[in-house]
Amino acid sequence: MRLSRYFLPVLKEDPADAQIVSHRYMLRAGMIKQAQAGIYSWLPLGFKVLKRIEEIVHEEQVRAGHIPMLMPTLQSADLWRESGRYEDYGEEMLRITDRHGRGMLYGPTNEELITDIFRTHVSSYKDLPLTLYHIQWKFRDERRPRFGVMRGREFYMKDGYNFDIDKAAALHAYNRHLVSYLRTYERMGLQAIPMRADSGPIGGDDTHEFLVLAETGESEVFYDSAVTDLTFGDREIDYDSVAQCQSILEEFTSKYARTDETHDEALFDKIPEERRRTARGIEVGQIFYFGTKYSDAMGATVQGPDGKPVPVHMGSHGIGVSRLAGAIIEASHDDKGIIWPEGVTPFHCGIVNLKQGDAEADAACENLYLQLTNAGLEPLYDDRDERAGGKFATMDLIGLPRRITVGPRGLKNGVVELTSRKSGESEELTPDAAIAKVAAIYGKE
Ligand code: 5CA
Repeated sequence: MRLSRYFLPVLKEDPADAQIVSHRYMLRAGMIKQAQAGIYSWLPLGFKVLKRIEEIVHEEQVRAGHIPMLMPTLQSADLWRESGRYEDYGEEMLRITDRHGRGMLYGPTNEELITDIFRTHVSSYKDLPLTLYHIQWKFRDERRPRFGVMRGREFYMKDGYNFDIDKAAALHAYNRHLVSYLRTYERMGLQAIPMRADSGPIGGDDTHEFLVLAETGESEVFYDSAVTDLTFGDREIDYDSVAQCQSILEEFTSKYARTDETHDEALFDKIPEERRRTARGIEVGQIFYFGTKYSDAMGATVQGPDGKPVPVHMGSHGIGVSRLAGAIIEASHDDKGIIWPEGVTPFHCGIVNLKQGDAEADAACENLYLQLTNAGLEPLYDDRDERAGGKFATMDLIGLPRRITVGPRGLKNGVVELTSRKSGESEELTPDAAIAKVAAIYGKE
């Protein structure tokens, strides 16, 4: 993309109403624009990041054997009356009436709708296990929408639902989700710690929230510092292996880590004092096992091996896709702007032309742009007729992991400059070597 032809409405000044750094940088980098309280338009740069996050979520869900689909945002009130949640959900639910006077709602989650699909089409235990998921906009009329996309009213969420013959099978699905989430967050450059939590209006006893530690997080958390030493890495996982998923769950959840909702002082005090931590965290996902709560209420049964109908055991599993854009920035920034992890960066690298209009510099930039594109990468080329300082400030603000700087002086010696956004370190390389280096970072050699 050439910046002169892109739409990147960066702001010079800090927006007055943004209290936390991710909100401030998302507005300043022209990623989002508020449409109403808690409702945002995703401008081109923000939209790219949202899609990168979504792509990773899809890849890891499919890898775990879960099946993508798409359900609508608007749901029928009658369906929610069946589960009893239409009344229970309270003021967070946006209720709408259509021209025929029929009750509808903008879905805050999809347990009812998916259970309805399941009971219509699945009737035998032979069709289990089954996990369906979608990534779709949700609406919760939060009392205090704030911090930009972190606590929105409209937000983008991955929600998955498992259907299993009994509790043991459903707990394997729970563990499988936990494992796939660990991988998902690490690919986004995040450490998200599973913590025992409270199930709220979704229901059930087994639930973990995934928290990214950050001072600006809305949840108070208590943990054994040893949990922060755990990393998932690039282990090979057989998602059908009950033992393997169970052992990873145990590895990641046996140390004390809880949100304030389930915090237990007596247990916490048993951790050696130097490892006790109280901090704040951003909840980027939550998994639930709630047994037959919805299948009982909505008559979702399958014929078991003995021919008798049995209610299916279910769980639901969510990832806050739009919230993640903010959470990643909270975890990765400096005073100049965002520092995107490679996995979610909107463009793979920037190209800054220090002397636009200089025949040699222009030609070198065009060549870099073409070759990077041919290597399967997406560069953002700042080809505007602007002073260098302004170009650097924009690149630092939007946070691409690498920047290639091209100027007449370097070109005289046959070199360009490759700079890491994170370390700030630069090296002089031939244009070909710079291309090879950036390509190698993204596995595009
Ligand atoms: N049905 C279950 C699992 S699919 C469910 O709705 N879970 S949830 O309520 O925990 O939401 C899943 C994730 O969505 C949360 O972990 C959080 O990351 C994100 N989320 C929830 N509310 C908001 C909000 N108001 N703004 C942005 N993200 C949100």
